[in-house]
Amino acid sequence: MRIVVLAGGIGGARFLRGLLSAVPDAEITVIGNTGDDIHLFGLKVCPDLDTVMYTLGGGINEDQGWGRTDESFTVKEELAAYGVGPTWFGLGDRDFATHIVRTQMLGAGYPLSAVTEALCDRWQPGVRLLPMSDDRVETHVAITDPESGERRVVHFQEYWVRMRAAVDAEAVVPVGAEQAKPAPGVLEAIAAADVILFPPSNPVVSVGTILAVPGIREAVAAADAPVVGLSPIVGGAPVRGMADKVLAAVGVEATAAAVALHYGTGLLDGWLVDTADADAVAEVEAAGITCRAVPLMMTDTEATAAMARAALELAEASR
Ligand code: GDP
Ligand code: FO1
Ligand code: CA
Repeated sequence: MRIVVLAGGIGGARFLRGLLSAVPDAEITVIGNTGDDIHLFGLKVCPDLDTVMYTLGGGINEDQGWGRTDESFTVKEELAAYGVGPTWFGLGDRDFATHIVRTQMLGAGYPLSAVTEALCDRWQPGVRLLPMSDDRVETHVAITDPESGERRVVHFQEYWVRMRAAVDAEAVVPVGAEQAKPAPGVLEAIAAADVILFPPSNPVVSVGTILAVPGIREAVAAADAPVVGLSPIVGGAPVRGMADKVLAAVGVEATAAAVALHYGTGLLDGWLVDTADADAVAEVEAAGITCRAVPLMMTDTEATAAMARAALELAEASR
């Protein structure tokens, strides 16, 4: 079975671990979000691609959900000693090696898709990991600066990590998306898929950014494959992180039903909500999206595998 998954970072990666456990023989293509990418110290950092690669490759810092296990921060400390910032983004020594190899290969003319394939040769994630695009797309957030009262735009990572999304996001802009093209293999994978899944990733800055690359939303909408999503919102709040802040920026309530309607019937055939949000089923079904309430907490691989199986069953029922 050919499955395509549009994934961000932590939530997407954890879901993929359960999906691989549920259907170990499936051919899984992950279309990874690159809108979180940031250039630091002359290096290109791809947080969501690395989180998927490290999580499925066994190198992830499990508690954090990002970065490497057994990490040290000597290079980071030395950079700070030179007064070279930023200091708010925790790049570890092992992680630096990934960014050095990636930047070196990009500098030699390899596209991000080829670089990602080369990095995955080491990590063997068990899925084909494609960036959504080889072109540069970086999410920025418009805010009103709490100190100056000035309206300004900050890189998503500064908003998310340094500011902890403490101020409202007035707009979320995937800069460069309009000019970006889907990476090689992306549209073909979507067209050939038996099932397309939206994992419980951030609907705005993860799945939303992938869908903002011209051609990808259209390809998903036109695909023969049923499209099934899993809600990242449980009991009226994100399970972790601040997705509610970016949902508000696009005028979407942080509810399981609102996210389904945000994706819309043009994209979704099926939607899974947590049992805590069983009251959302009727509203989502009324919109023409088949909906079921199942446990959606990814507490361990087995629980996540059960979610993945429920999503695949719903896909079959929606076919
Ligand atoms: P990020 O790029 O690292 O933020 O990760 P993603 O965008 O892939 O996923 C982040 C989303 O995962 C958050 O909005 C969380 O609400 C959601 N999430 C994390 N853990 C769980 C879980 O156990 N169950 C569900 N349903 N959603 C989760
Ligand atoms: N997230 C944080 O909250 N704090 C960090 O210091 C941090 C460093 C970091 C380094 C490399 C990397 O690949 C990811 C990193 N993240 C960090 C996660 C990153 O901000 C993700 O983009 C978020 O999880 C949201 O997508
Ligand atoms: Ca992300």
